[in-house]
Amino acid sequence: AYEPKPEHKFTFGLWTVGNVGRDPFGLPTRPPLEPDYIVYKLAEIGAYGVNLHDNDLIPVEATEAERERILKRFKKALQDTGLVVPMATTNLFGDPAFKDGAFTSPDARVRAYALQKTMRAMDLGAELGAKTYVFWGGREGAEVDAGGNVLDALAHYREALNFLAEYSEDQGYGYRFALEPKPNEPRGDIYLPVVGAALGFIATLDKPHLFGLNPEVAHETMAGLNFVHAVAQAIDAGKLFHIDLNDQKMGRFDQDLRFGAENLKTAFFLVKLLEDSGYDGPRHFDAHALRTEDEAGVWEFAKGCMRTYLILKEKAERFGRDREIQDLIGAYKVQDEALARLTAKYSRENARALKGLEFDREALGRRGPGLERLDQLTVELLLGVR
Ligand code: 3MF
Ligand code: MG
Ligand code: MG
Ligand code: MG
Repeated sequence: AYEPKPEHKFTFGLWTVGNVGRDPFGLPTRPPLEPDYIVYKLAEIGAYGVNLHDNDLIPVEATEAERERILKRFKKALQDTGLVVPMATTNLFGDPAFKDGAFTSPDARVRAYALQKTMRAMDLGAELGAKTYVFWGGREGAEVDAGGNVLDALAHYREALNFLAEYSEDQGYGYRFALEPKPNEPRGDIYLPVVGAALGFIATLDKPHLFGLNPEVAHETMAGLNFVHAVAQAIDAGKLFHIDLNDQKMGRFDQDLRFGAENLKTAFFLVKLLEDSGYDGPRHFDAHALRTEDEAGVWEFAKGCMRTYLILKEKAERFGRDREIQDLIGAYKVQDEALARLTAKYSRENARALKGLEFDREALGRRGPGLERLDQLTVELLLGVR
């Protein structure tokens, strides 16, 4: 039971299980792992795919011959294992050239270089079969606003995304683009900091249907927001193109903890939402093993992410079958067909009828909806005593 299989569509980034444990105050604690070795290991533990930034695979200074050699080995590992590359992205944050932004840099040369680098990374992703292309604007932001850059930055951002969408269509790549919002880190403030902000921005693009979201548990949680609500809004807008699963203590530095390691209830309602809504994209883990761990700890971390997801999926099914819980939910959602007919759609007649109705306000205010009982049963179900 709870054994991950490719059909579950679990994916990891090369940069996640490959994380060497460097942090702003300390050196790496683990040696790097080769990309093809990661592919074989991920296949062994039941993953479906692997995702990458251009430079996770091809070093930025690689020659054409080196690129070919690395790609050949990587493709062989994919072929041997059946692992797929559903998502690709660009590293537009590591190089000091991007220290003040990539697409939103005030320097036209940096913006042009960022476009060039992204087109090449899109070529790479397409060659590996990726259909989703992620934009995490790690350096698209500011520490100080003295440059007066925000409106310019948003205009540059739009220009770049429009350009790259055209490039994708022109090449026949068929990418869907997923914006990944984050409130801060590494920048003091990152533009389009949360899911809602990205959704609003997408509506201003030339081809909004090509753009959606890649929300991340840790990112909304850092901002003190409810991640399940953010994902629900993305689903409601038809914009959940991809998802980054991990965990995070609220209000802290970016932690990328093992999925479900911190906020189990949130993880439960998230899994339930993804499963109930019919989301069929990858369940991608953008997290890494604790800096304390050696390689054995890395694979424990990876297995733990998937196992917790599958356990919570089973809990969600159990929640759906639990008579008492379902009865409580049924009672919580008061139905009234006659009223629903009046409120479902505006008409003059409906408005007139509605304005003439009398409501027992006091009774409405007195009613206890039963949420304490419902939530306690949820907790007991999660704790394994139901
Ligand atoms: C940082 C992130 C990123 C993005 C990645 C694209 C390095 O907090 O979450 O990971 O996920 O760049 O998916
Ligand atoms: Mg992150
Ligand atoms: Mg991170
Ligand atoms: Mg992420």
